[in-house]
Amino acid sequence: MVLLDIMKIPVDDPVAFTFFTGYMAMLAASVFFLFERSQVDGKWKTSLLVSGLITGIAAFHYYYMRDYYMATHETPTALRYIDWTLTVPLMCLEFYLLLKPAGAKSSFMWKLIAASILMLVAGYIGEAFTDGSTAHSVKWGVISTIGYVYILYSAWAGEAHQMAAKSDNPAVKSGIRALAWFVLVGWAIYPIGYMAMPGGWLSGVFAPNDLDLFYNVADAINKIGFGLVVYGIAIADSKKAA
Ligand SMILES: *C/C=C(C)/C=C/C=C(C)/C=C/C1=C(C)CCCC1(C)C
Repeated sequence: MVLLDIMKIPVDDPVAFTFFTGYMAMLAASVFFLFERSQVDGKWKTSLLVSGLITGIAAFHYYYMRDYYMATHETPTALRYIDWTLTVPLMCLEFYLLLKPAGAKSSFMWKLIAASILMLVAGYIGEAFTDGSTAHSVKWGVISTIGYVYILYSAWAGEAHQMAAKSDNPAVKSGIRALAWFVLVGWAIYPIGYMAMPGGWLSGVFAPNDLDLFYNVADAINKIGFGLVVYGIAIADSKKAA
């Protein structure tokens, strides 16, 4: 494999295109969040740091996933799940930081993290240990969805929702509502990608490589978009305080 082969993006390969743009977008977003930390009030600085870490960790993984994909044209399952195992718990931390002034306890964060780990471990087993059968794909997809639904429930009706409802800070209320939408719409793209894998429910509709197309688009929406929402709230709240 010569270098040129892993840098040439064929016109009919949107997966390759999104690996390259995803990498650059994650990197740019990290620089943005980390520099903008100086523009917000002290209480928001940790949130912006965490946003920068999420996109930064993703940028590194995209750097490797991109080359892995270009060299093999296979899905970089392990790298993908290592990235998520670090970044999704950091998103749970983001929920906690937002709700801390409204009385969130660390047990709230650990429950979200536990649910996210269940979601990711089951998803990894579903993908990495696939025998190509629908039974395997569906079984682990369903187990994974239990973790997802827990987080979804917390954001829309459970603990996170209730704490935000009781809060008297409009920034917290709108922040949690925005994050809840990300979990409902943005995160729902991932199971669609998962179902494109061989044996998956949508494997007749999509090609196996489409899995990475869904994951790459979803990552950009959720990691950068989520961070931008937190940033918007931080800026609005900081201006009000000034
Ligand atoms: C930055 C990465 C994020 C926000 C990743 C989120 C991943 C998910 C919400 C994955 C969910 C899955 C299911 C609900 C079922 C099928 C397996 C997964 C892991 C793709």
